[in-house]
Amino acid sequence: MDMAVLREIIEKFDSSKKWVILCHENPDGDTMGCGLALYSLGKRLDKDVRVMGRDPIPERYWFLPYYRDFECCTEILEEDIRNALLICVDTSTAARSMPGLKEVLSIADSINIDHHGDNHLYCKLNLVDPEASASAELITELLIEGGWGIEEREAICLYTGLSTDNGNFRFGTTTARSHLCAAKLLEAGVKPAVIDEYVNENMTPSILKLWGLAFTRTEMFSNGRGALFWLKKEDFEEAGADSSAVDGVVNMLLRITGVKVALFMTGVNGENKVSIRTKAPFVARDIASVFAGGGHIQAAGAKIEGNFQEALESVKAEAEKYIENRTAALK
Ligand SMILES: [Mn+2]
Repeated sequence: MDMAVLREIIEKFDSSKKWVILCHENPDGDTMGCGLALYSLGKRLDKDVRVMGRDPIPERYWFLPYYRDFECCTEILEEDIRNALLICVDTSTAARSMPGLKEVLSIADSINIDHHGDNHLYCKLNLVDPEASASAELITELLIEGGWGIEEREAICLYTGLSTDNGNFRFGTTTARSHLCAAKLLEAGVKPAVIDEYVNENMTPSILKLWGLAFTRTEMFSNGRGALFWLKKEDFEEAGADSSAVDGVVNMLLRITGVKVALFMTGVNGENKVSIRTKAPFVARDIASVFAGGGHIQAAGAKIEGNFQEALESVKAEAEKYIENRTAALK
């Protein structure tokens, strides 16, 4: 953590009267938790504050304090950011944020708070710490360092971000720092079981069956070191669910003994998306980057143009190639 940048951010937070907080596309628990926690801080510091993103908040996060104030907008305009401090949370590139952001970045004062190692450092101030297991970890430290403390509603948001990005504290990214951060949030009033119930125990029978459908399509490759499954548009339609209903399902493939690389392809809204998860020393981001995607070392994703079946075949082929080359390099 760059303490000099952290202190500059604290000064900017204090001196700016107007904040515009931006969450990333297809929002997850971390970007929502960070966005709404900062929104709450802005409210209690009496700022003129807004929190925005291009996609709606998935239903499972509708328990988060202030979620109704989240503005789902197709574009960010010059008038939105005039005299404002722009704060991007958990977003590695301007392209993953709001459409129009690239155009307004040059005229706005901007802050980027993130933990993706492949962050493009597109803001004026960039607090990017890949050692942090969640951006929520950075926001927690920021609230403490700024002397603002953590109110219960902020702790609920931040714990949601922290626990979802850490897979309930069982991923390789989880550190002593993640647990120290969790301890601070529990001290501020968070009840982990309550949050877990909202986030993970809210399935409908049809969503459970959708997970099951993906499981039945499990296909192994690369001599058992790779595994994949997929869900098409029709599968989501039949289940009456959107892609947020299958967040985290890709991790189930890593539960198969011997699997190092897991792929999950979905076709929704005319877009093929692949989620990639790996076990060290295999790097998910290296496969995602072939398709102009990105993310974390062990969790990454990409969008792939064209026909679903062809996209699936090309991702699988790249993964096979990657596993072979990486295995050879390790010998
Ligand atoms: Mn994150």
